[in-house]
Amino acid sequence: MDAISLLAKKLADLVRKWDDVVVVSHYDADGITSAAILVSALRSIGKDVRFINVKQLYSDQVEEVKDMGSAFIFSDLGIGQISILLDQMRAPFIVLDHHEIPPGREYPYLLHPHLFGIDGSRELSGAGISYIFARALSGRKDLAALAVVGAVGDVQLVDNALVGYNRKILKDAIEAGKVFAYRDLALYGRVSRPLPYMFVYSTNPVLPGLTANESAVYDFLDAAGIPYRDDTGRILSYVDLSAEDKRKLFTELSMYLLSRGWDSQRLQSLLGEVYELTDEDPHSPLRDVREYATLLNACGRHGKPEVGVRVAMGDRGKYYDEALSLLRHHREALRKGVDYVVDNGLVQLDSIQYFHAHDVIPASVVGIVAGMIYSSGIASFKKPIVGMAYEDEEHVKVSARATSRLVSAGVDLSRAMRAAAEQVGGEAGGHKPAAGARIPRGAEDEFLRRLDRVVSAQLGAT
Ligand SMILES: [Mn+2]
Repeated sequence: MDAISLLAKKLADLVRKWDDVVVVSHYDADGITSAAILVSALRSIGKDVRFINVKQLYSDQVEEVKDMGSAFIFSDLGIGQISILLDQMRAPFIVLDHHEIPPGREYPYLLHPHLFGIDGSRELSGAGISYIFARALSGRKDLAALAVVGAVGDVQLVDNALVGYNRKILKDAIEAGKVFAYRDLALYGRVSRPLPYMFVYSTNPVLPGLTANESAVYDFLDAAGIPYRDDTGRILSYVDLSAEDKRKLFTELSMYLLSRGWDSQRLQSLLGEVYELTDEDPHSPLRDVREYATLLNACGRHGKPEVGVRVAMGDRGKYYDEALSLLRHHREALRKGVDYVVDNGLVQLDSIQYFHAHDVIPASVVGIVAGMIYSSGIASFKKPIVGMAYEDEEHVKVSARATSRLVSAGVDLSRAMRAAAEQVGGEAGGHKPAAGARIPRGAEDEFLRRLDRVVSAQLGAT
């Protein structure tokens, strides 16, 4: 047994003594799968469990949850706010988190990748940590499949594949017969979208000539001789193609994109390890792990994380229907956000580039939009990207992303955002390559100036 599983076992021994448990988790795909894993494991050993997913965990939220039960598990959040928890919680609690540990903070009932030299931003997610705990508690390896969904939802893929401890979890999921993994074209929608629309709606990456150009996509498929309907006229998805047609498609796509300025490295980035869930219907958005994660994110980011938890725990009835409609709403919001940035452009400071979407998009999708703009090639990779939108009457949500190259060059967005937010009376947390903050309205310019200065310093510019 590895060191992290040993600590998980100790925490599991503690939790086994509790009568009822409240799971408090984050509201994104990683937090939703964390909650589903924990609730499932706790129920299978006979515990009385309730769960709640929150957008953030500050004093107000802790006040709201602290009387919900007699013992608590915080998952995919909690370590960044450990001082608040220690001050305000009366009941016993454990923390299963992977976000940056604030300097000088220790807590004995914490399971966290950094305690074991594991990178919590790409090698192990909140759902992964929750799974390690749940496995120690219940022995259930089938829950690894949800941890794979959580890791992908947390954008932990490196060169389009899971790495580090996430691969050990993937192995559990495969051995439990819940997931199979293979290398293929890794465009979004390969399972649930009609083949032509996989190209028309591809924003990660934008495919020059094809994205947003439906007639060009049909011309391309016809010229390449790739079928997109079967003999009965039913429209096909990418996964329906034969191995030979898939190969032919990639060859033709390569030639098409090379002639439009792509290099071979860029082409390789279209390939990746894809993960399918064996229990799901072959054309369900839950079949493909990337699509599953997007569906859960859609639930969380549009105010219904509990719907996502029910779906992740197996509901395929009314909660699943609601999740599908949230997914449509989510895609619409993302499209609006990307259009807004394309129309209005990014503002350049010395070491950051930013956009402020005001109330055009919900604050909860600003980080996803920033990530899409980054990977679409619209933004420069030389600076971190910062997105902003109004969260409520008083606050602005800020979300920042940096490439791994910038992180290697010294950028630490978690620290930079924290430093800049604290100066203007805001709060922040996250990882080196991706961090979020909440600041008072009206403080944006001051915040951006300070953030720009801190990032410049991290890059060693003077
Ligand atoms: Mn997470």
